[in-house]
Amino acid sequence: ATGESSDALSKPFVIGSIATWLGKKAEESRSHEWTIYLRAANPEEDLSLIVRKVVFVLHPTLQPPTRTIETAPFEVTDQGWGEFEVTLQVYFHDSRDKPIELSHMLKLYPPGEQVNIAGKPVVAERYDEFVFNSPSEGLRQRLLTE
Ligand code: SLL
Repeated sequence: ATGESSDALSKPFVIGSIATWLGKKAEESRSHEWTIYLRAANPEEDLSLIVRKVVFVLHPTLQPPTRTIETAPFEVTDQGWGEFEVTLQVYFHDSRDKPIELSHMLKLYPPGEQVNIAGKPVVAERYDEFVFNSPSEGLRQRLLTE
């Protein structure tokens, strides 16, 4: 009757970035193109069933420094020259679930190098999961439709 269930729900996700060197002809301040993303760990799942929006807070040298993404895929692509820490504020459909903050270090260079000699895309990602200890019936239903 309360609309609650005692079974916790978890949703594994991946937060990460992929960066590509744009080559010698690129402007110095825009030497790399990168994408920062939040997605379900299972590529067949749609994170937007539980995530309402993601606010990406970038380095203040990016214009605009804050990007709000309200539909999947929850990602931001831009160009720049430097690595920095990104904050992602994740908002859920269920208003009882407080927004959470994730952070991600944007990597442009292979580990231990100051330049990307190989020119291969540089990927930095980690797995984690959202856990809802008392998921609402609405959330439960949305996840059941998968
Ligand atoms: C630092 N890690 O601590 C550096 C900041 C900021 C990079 C790097 C912006 C692009 C542009 C950009 O790449 N910023 O300037 O057009 O100082």
